[in-house]
Amino acid sequence: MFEMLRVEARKAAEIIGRHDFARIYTHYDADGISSGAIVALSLLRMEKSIQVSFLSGLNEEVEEEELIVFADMGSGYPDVVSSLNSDVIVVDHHFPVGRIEPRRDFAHINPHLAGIDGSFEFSASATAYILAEELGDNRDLTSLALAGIIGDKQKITGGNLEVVRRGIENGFIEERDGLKMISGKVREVLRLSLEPYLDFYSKEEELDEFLAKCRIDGERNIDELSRDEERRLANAIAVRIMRMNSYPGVFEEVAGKKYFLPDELIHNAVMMSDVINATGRKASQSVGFGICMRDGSYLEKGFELWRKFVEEVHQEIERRRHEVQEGECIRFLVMENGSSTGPIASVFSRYLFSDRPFVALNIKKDGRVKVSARSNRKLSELVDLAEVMRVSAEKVGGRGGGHVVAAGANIDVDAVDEFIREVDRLCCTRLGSK
Ligand SMILES: [Mn+2]
Repeated sequence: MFEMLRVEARKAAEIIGRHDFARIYTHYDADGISSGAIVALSLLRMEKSIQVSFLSGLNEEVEEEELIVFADMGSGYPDVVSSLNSDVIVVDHHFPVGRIEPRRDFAHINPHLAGIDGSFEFSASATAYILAEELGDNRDLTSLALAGIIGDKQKITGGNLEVVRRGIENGFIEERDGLKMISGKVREVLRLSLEPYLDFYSKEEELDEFLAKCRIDGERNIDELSRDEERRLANAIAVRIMRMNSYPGVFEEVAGKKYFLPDELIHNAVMMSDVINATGRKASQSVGFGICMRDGSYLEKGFELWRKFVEEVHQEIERRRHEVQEGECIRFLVMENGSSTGPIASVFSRYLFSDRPFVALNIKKDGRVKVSARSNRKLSELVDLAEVMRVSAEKVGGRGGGHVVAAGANIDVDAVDEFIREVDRLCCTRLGSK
C-alpha cells in the first residue's frame, strides 16, 4: 500500500545520501516531536550530523541550510518551501495546498499525494517511518510512529494500522485488549485523563462513588486490572461519556486495544504520547525529544511537565466552560494569556459541545492571537476546518491551515472580531449545504 510513498521516500533517501548534515524543522506537538525523532535517529544511524528545531508552524523563520527536512509541516506552505535556496525534504500529512516550485533538489513525502488518507489514517510520524525504512533497518522506530499517531488522535486503521502491524510483528509494539488510556493508579487516571475527558478533576466525591459503583479499588494500577474489572470500568466510562454532550464516536476510540512499547522509556503508548505532547506544550520540546531518543535523564522532567500541563488544562476547562460564546454555527472562546488553545478546544469539541465546530482564541502579550479550531469526524464531512482557517485568516492578513478536524491560525489582535465573523459565516455556508 506504500508503493507511491516509497518512490518519494527513495528520492529523499538519495538526497540525504549526498549530504553530511541536515537541519530538521518539526512541529512541537507529539506527532511532530516523534516525527523529528524518527528522522533524527535514522540520520544519526547513518552517521550524519543533525540539528533539530521545533516550530509552532511555518509562519516562523527558517534558516537556509544545504539540506532542510521539514517534518509534520511544509505541505501547507508552498511559498515558504519554494523560496528556500536549499535541498528540501518535506515529510508531512497535512493536505497539500498550492504548488511547490523548488529551487533545488526536493522530495515531498505526503500520504495525500499517494492515495492514502492523511487526515485520519496516516500521521506525520507514520510518514517519517516510511522514510526511515528507506534509510536502514529502523524497525524499532514503529513505536515512535505509534506515539505520533495517538498524539494526533488518528485511527489505527488503514496506513497507520499497517505501520503498527509491522511494529507488532517485529516485537516493538505489543497489543492487548483493554482501554486506550494513560497509565497509573485508577483514581489518578480517571481524574487526569483528557482522552477520554471524564470531568472528574475536582469532583473527588463523584469519583469515589463512581469507583464504588464499579467495585474497583482506585489505588490499583489501571494496567493491572483483571479482564472483569476492566470491563466494568469500560462500561461505566461509556455511560459517563454518553451523558455529556459528547461526540458519539468517542468511546469507540478508547475501547478495544491498548498498546505497549517495550523498547521505549515509557511503555504505555498513550502515556508516551501524552508526555511528549506536554513537553511541547510547555515549551520544553527537547525533553520530549530526549525521551524519544531514549535518554533516561529526561524522564523525570518529562513526567513533571506532563502533570503540570494536564492539571492546567483541567483547571482551564473548568474555568472557561462558562465563558464559551455562541455564534450562528460555531462556538468560540476568547482567552487572554490562556495556557494553550488546542487541548482545550479538543475537549470542548469532542466532549462538552460536540454539535458544532469549536474555535479557541488566545490573545498573547505581544498582541498576536493563536487560534485552534476543532470538530469531529461527523462535522468534518461538511466542514473542512483547514480551509475555514486558511481563508478566514488570509482575509484578515493572518495565516491558517491544518487538518479537516483540527486546524489553526495566527492573526492579529485587531482582527479578532472580523475573523470570528468570517469563520462563523463559512461554517454556516458549509453546514447549511447538507
Ligand atoms: Mn501531525
